[in-house]
Amino acid sequence: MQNYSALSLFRRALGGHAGWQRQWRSPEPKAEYDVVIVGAGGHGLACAYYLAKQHGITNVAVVERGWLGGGNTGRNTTIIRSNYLFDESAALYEHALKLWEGLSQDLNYNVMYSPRGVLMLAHNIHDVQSFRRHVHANRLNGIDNEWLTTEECKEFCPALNIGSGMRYPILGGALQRRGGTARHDAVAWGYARGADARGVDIIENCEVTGIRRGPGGAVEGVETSRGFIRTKKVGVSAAGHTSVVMDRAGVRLPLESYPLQALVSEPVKPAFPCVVMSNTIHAYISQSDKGEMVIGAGTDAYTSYSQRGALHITTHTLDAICELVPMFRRLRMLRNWGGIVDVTPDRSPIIAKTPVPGLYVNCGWGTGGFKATPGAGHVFAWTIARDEPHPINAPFTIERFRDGVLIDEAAAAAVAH
Ligand code: FAD
Ligand code: PYC
Repeated sequence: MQNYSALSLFRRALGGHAGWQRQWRSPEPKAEYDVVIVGAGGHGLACAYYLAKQHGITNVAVVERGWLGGGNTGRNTTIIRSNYLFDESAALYEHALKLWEGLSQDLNYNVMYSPRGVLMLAHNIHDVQSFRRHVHANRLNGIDNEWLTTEECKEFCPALNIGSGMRYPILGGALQRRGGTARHDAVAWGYARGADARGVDIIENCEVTGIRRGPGGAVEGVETSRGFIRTKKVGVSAAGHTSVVMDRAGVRLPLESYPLQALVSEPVKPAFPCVVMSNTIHAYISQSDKGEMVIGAGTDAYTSYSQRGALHITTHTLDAICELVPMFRRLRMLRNWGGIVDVTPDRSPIIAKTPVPGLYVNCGWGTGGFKATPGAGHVFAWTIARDEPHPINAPFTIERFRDGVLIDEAAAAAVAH
């Protein structure tokens, strides 16, 4: 694998940047693999990377119906944090956050992780009580989170309006200083490059159209738009289309798929130093390195696979943002887009074996799985390699919905309802 360093950059610059290797190959699918991962989003690619790197399983294909990173991985607002309420979730998201902290070095690829702080604003007494509870729960788990008064919020993020007479007064906020953002494409590309270099085949434009099972019920392979691929292990990381893919193996999951939208403004000089989340009014804001304000909205109220959302959802978000940050009224919006998110009843993911031998699923990340990418990929790889869950993902089973052992994180982002 070619190494990226200041020196290699300098050398290539002298040569007019000719001679860089392609970051990953574009192989034809082989007849058989030890493991096939469905979906080349960040989660699928991270899983393949850790399968190869940590478990020595390199005869792996990642099959993607579109282009690598073209699903929710390339569509999200890139917010990273681990301030979830319950112990199980805190362990999972903190595992991911710790991996983010060393990811650029591990991949030798700059994923631009920027721990600039995530501030969650409280606009009513319920928010105050809920976020304070999160602060205490997080600190008991050794996770940084602190309560800021209204004035401290303003000091941390000077663009905020804390004046009187607002429809959404800022009563304080919960700040996770280690939270922040990363460059989503770079995350997909970095994992793809690392997996490819270890022998993993990444096969784009290859849709999984069926999951073949043998007489005993176990997985035998996947039918794809580029032919049948034999394998005894299939890991599904297909986000908003997980229920469609799993249905092809005869497995029903408690998932609903919704459109979720984001938009960016024209680029401006640095004006917004942190990430602000306002769960109550569904507004999620940060400034990208290019200078655009990156803005996330809420989900549509109806289920859909259309990958575009309703206009009134974004106008509601912009309405609220103009009140929260009045100077943004002068910004023009450049682009908006949607993704399809897979939401579980308790708003926590499923990372587990399934009732079908050889079939594994990593899904239900809904509106919040980008932050989990390294951690989810890591424990999903473990689950597939060892045919048993890692202790961190052991609680995130499908059976919890049958047994009532829910991990109710509905308040964690509030995007998903
Ligand atoms: P994806 O990147 O969607 O990858 C799944 C892949 O599977 C896709 O590329 C798809 O083409 C492929 N696929 C599907 N069906 C098939 C098939 N039959 N055959 C082959 N391939 C198939 N999370 C956060 O933590 N922070 C945020 O700020 C945040 N903001 C968001 C904002 C928006 C607008 C959206 C849409 C999501 C947001 N999320 C956020 C959620 C986050 O993006 C997702 O949870 C995460 O990216 C899921 O990653 P993934 O790799 O599982 O999915
Ligand atoms: O989970 O932090 C999050 C998030 C913010 C916007 C969408 N999801």
